[in-house]
Amino acid sequence: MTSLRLPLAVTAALIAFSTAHAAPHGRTAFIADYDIDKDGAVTAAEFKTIRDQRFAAMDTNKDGGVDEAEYVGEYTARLDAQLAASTQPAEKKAEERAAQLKQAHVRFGVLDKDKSGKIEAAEFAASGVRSFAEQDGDGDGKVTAEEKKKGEPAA
Ligand SMILES: [Ca+2]
Ligand SMILES: [Ca+2]
Ligand SMILES: [Ca+2]
Repeated sequence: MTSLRLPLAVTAALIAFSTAHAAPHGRTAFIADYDIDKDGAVTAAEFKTIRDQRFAAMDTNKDGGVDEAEYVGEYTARLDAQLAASTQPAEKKAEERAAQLKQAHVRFGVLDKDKSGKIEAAEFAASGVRSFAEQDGDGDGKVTAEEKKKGEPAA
């Protein structure tokens, strides 16, 4: 008897694979992360709400700043969850993990503008304002999927 199980499993795996690879990047991911009311547009207020929550979550010792261990620790948890869901071979994952963690340390150094050893709320907010402005190509205070980013050809 021919079983339908294998083809179904293969199909499911292929769907999972293509979904993982279609994982939104850039603006699509931005909207998925910050569009609280799911109306397809991220307002500056929505963006700030999520960012503030993230900052509070990262500041595990609640001293008002995010130090390198807190920053990289929060990132590592998210990265490990992503890698656990990934279908890449183990050695590829290890490579990717090392590279991404290195990047996280670099990002911390950039975010800690005054080199105080902590990302203070003001530093985090300033970086948020920059990211939002980058996404809000037409500068109307909302980020939508149709946004034309500066210098980006219309999709
Ligand atoms: Ca802290
Ligand atoms: Ca700082
Ligand atoms: Ca806009």
